[in-house]
Amino acid sequence: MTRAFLAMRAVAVFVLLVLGLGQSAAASSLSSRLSRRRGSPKHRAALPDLYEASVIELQAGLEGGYFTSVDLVKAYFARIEEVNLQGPELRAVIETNPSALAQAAALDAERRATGPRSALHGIPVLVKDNIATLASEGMNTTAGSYSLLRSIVPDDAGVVKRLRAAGAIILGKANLSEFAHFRGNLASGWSGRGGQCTNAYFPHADPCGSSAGSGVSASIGLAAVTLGTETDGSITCPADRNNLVGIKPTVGLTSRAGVIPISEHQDTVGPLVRSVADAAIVLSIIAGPDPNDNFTLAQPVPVSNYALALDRNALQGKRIGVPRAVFLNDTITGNDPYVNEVFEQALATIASLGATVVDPANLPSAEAIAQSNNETVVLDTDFKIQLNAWYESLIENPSGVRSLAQLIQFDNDNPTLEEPQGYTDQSILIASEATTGFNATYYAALAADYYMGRTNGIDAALQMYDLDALLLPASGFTTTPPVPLGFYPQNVTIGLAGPETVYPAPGVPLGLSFLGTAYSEFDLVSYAYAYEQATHTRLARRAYAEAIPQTQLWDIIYGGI
Ligand SMILES: *[C@@H]1O[C@H](CO)[C@@H](O)[C@H](O)[C@H]1NC(C)=O
Ligand SMILES: *[C@@H]1O[C@H](CO)[C@@H](O)[C@H](O)[C@H]1NC(C)=O
Ligand SMILES: *[C@@H]1O[C@H](CO)[C@@H](O)[C@H](O)[C@H]1NC(C)=O
Ligand SMILES: *[C@@H]1O[C@H](CO)[C@@H](O)[C@H](O)[C@H]1NC(C)=O
Ligand SMILES: *[C@@H]1O[C@H](CO)[C@@H](O)[C@H](O)[C@H]1NC(C)=O
Ligand SMILES: *[C@@H]1O[C@H](CO)[C@@H](O)[C@H](O)[C@H]1NC(C)=O
Ligand SMILES: CC(=O)N[C@H]1CO[C@H](CO)[C@@H](O)[C@@H]1O
Repeated sequence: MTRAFLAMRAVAVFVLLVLGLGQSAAASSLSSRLSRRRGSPKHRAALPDLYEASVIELQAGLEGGYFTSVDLVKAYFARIEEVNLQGPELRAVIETNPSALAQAAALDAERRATGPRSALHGIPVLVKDNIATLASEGMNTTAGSYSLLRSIVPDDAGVVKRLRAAGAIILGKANLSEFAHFRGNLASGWSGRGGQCTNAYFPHADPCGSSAGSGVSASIGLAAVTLGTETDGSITCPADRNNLVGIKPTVGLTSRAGVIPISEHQDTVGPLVRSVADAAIVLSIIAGPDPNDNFTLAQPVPVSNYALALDRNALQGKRIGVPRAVFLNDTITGNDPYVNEVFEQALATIASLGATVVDPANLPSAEAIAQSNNETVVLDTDFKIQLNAWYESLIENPSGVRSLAQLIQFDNDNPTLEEPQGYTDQSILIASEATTGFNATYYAALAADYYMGRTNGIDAALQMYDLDALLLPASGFTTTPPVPLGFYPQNVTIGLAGPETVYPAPGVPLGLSFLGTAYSEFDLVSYAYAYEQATHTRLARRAYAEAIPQTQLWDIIYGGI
């Protein structure tokens, strides 16, 4: 009964989405069915379970009058409170938006008057704490660092402007590895302000990072959608580790304006969500040119509607390559052997979906990538210049910090806040501070990175083997977009990941990544969708009991919360 209802709803809403959320025949029949059901005894089961709810389901419920965005914001706030501050203290969310309820009420009124602006109208989104939101709204933008507490940023981030224009509600800020893991040799998911974020699949497991809080929040439904950022692994690894779909977009597809930087050559903003369909919806809205980030001006226009890539037959007739050398060598990756075991099963699935698996399809540059330290040269140099510019751009910063050098001093001066036991290291900040700007060594390293990664790397392999995409386990690599692949077995040897965290651990998820050339997101999304629909691995396992928040929309609507 519920199952049939859900299937019908999915069909109806798919039409709704393709038609651009107009009042189609499907939508109005859906809405009368929903209002008839309101208040009936079957109502609770008919409301989407926020642990798994998709953007499409939530949008259908909002359109049908089943619940409002105010209900949704209240429900997510309650869920955050349950697991963040009480219970297992996952520390996934650093702060919530004091203006979110008022914004939700306004967006509910607008929906009643003129209908939804987009598929994200009235949908609550958590963003990583390195993505700027105007302080007047009430939230900080700190990358987890007390050095930025109560700082006043000049503007919303480019992606936040797009989300707001689409009618999305910024629900709060997600915890992260401080400065997107560009501070020192520290455990993933720890920041001075947020403390140690942990995984919801095993007590105290490493959530991976640096978009740790975004990943954990998405994994158990603390928001409908989350955004993360990646420089090297920071979206893909939390997607891998938290049973999620993530997209690491081509650098320059999504704006980095207003994102606390590491390097303009590698930083990128993307979704961490529970399904490929949600990832496609979010990417369609946050992608696009932004005059405040000139890298985005080189992207193909118009922006794709990635929702049109959701084709479950997309892998038929495609050639998918396996870059085995280096990237599947456990001695180099450090991966648990179990990762390769489930990856081999995924190859069989890909073949069964009509693709030709070309194996091996090695990157000519594989060995050079394994040995290269060029990335460090580029990132250390860029970070100092760009972080200094960030501090200088602030309208106010009560900590007084205005440069990387002063940040290092601030951390040393405030050990209780920023250097608690086990989390003292600042070696990356110190190495970056020691750089002296752009010179011949820097430019050579940058050119080597492009050559190894792109020209003689991914692009060379795609051409040599006539491939549509490459495939790898998401563990250990910065590939895109990951989809859920499997889970560590009960008998996996538990390892230490930090002073408070373990990895691997039983039941912790693993992801599968599709990689392609620049701006091939549309095709990659379609392959990931075909694999996801054939396997539905995410649904095979839930978080551990205490890490699953209990509050549902029903409790908000009828429970008087
Ligand atoms: C920032 O965080 C502080 C401390 O939690 C809080 O008092 C303040 O309201 C937050 N927002 C802004 C814009 O400073
Ligand atoms: C962006 O602008 C800067 C100077 O403002 C310039 O140095 C850089 O080459 C530009 N980058 C791109 C990708 O256009
Ligand atoms: C894996 O890497 C190690 C260390 O570089 C190397 O000795 C070994 O031959 C590699 N294994 C394979 C199968 O290539
Ligand atoms: C950068 O890459 C080039 C080309 O592979 C290599 O010769 C050089 O040793 C690398 N430099 C560093 C610092 O790793
Ligand atoms: C460039 O600067 C770095 C420090 O940022 C230094 O290690 C390197 O030797 C310099 N290269 C040249 C060619 O001066
Ligand atoms: C874990 O159990 C599986 C069977 O369920 C077995 O194949 C595997 O060898 C075991 N691994 C370890 C590390 O004991
Ligand atoms: C919204 C929220 O849960 N914020 C918490 C984040 O973590 C700090 C300390 O680690 C708490 O004080 C906040 O209340």
